[in-house]
Amino acid sequence: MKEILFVGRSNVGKSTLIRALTGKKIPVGKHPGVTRKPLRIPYQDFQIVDMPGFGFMSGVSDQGQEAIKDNIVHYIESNAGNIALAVMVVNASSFAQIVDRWTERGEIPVEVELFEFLHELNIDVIVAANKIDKVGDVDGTLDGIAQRLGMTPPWRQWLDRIVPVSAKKRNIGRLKEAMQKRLEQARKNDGVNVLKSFMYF
Ligand SMILES: Nc1nc2c(ncn2[C@@H]2O[C@H](COP(=O)(O)OP(=O)(O)O)[C@@H](O)[C@H]2O)c(=O)[nH]1
Ligand SMILES: [Mg+2]
Repeated sequence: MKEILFVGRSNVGKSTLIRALTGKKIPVGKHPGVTRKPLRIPYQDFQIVDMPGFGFMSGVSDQGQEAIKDNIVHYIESNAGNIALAVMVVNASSFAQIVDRWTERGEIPVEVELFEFLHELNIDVIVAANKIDKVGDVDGTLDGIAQRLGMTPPWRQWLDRIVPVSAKKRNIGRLKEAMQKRLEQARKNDGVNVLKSFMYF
């Protein structure tokens, strides 16, 4: 079954979001980093994969964090052909600040690196700007997220790629719609590939 990868920093609300989407009771962290191994949950004719969160986690060393990131990159590389879609979950209320802090230090933020990496592998990415309930200036915040990921504001130019959500408030309609579009496309592509394999062999 083709996979829908959920990636993001730990504590951004990946597990809460997947729970809201699927109704499945998956562990949600009081403590960041609850999801250590990829967790698989059926979603329509696809499989959602809840990837371990990256970035700072209390009780995890720098090396440990680096190893988690390497594992994620390796997983994506070796499964790219089987990934229909990636949903990159960010915390809308802190994304810009975190990215800017890294950039000021002359480092590439993990999110930005991952976003570009997924594109290089031709994997479709939807950015789920979660915890939007905590944000006052929604448009300004989403413009800031778009811009930092290389999408020229206003964010409304990118309605298919960046969607505001609140997993906690179960406000996830826009994400469902965006996912549906991509999944239909993925099914069509699969159909074409099956047809091609009949034609050539
Ligand atoms: N305010 C708010 N909190 C959220 C939202 N989604 C998740 N959370 C909280 O963020 C924390 C981390 O959530 P979790 O799903 O475990 O994050 P994960 O580490 O990315 O899987 C939990 O305390 C959630 O209740 C949201 O949309 N709004
Ligand atoms: Mg989790």
